[in-house]
Amino acid sequence: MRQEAVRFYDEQPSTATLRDEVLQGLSARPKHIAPKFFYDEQGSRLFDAICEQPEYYPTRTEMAILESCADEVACLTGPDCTLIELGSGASKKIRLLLEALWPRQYFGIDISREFLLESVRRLAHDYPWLEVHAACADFAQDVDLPDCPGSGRKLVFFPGSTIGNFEPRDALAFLQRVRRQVQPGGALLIGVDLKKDPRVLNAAYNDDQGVTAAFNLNLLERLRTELGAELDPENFRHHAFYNAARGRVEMHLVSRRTQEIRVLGKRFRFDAGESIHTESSYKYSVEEFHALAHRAGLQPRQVWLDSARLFSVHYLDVTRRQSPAVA
Ligand code: AVJ
Repeated sequence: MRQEAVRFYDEQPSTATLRDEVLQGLSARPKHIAPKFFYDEQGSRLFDAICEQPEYYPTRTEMAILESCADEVACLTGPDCTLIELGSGASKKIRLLLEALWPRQYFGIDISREFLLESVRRLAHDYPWLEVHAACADFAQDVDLPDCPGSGRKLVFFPGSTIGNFEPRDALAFLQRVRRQVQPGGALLIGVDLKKDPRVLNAAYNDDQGVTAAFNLNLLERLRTELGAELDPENFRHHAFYNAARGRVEMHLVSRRTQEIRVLGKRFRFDAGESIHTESSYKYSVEEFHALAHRAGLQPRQVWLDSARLFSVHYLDVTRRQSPAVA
């Protein structure tokens, strides 16, 4: 294995970040914890298992779309690019792009350290011609994409509809930041889950095998092991539903009874039925996402959908800002 070929940058969020955000979120009304904290090692594994569930359509649908559009993406991007993947996780989709694009460099960025290292090492092994870099970081924060000296244009790949985890205004800020960092000539290839029949959405986040429930409840295990929280996960249940008014799937951990949990010396009281909001997953129509892209200064170049219109993959160009119109 050419392990030494992977250049690794470590900006993993510290336990202090988890501690501060959890204490703050549990003190707030309604109580909440950010979805990025799902992804410890076990959480990343459970997420991979979610992707295999028959009800969870996004992963396989996006994969199929990428299979059919990879060559077109390569044509739009041109040779010798730097391919930057945000939330690379198990890095399966990226293989399709690597084989179509033959980029000069690959940069994987993920919040789950061991998971990221394992997958980029595998990439470095399987694609010996590729220069592989990895950074463990929370890309939702204002982390700069590490500099890629002497590289061609940048293509940022942000798959999985992870953009859906951002509140719309944070999604806008995020796209603006990508636009600044990618620079004119580059582009963003982004997977976005579409609005659809709520029954399909509800099934996708309530799979029969209970994997999504285990993924949600694993957050409580993390609080126990990493923060020494005193709580019984049995006293909470998984709840996920499509909130049509807000255009998002919400996941919650609902308290089964009146109870008190303890985290880092602080007590938090729950009424029966009160929840910790653990995830929002926003869904966008093509038109809504185009509007968001435009507001961020990105130019929609191409969009691909599956035939059932479940999922979308957008190619957004970063162009020079148009000079303001003269009145
Ligand atoms: C990785 C954020 C896109 O919202 O569908 C899957 C995470 N949560 N099942 C999503 C998730 C519950 C997923 N994203």
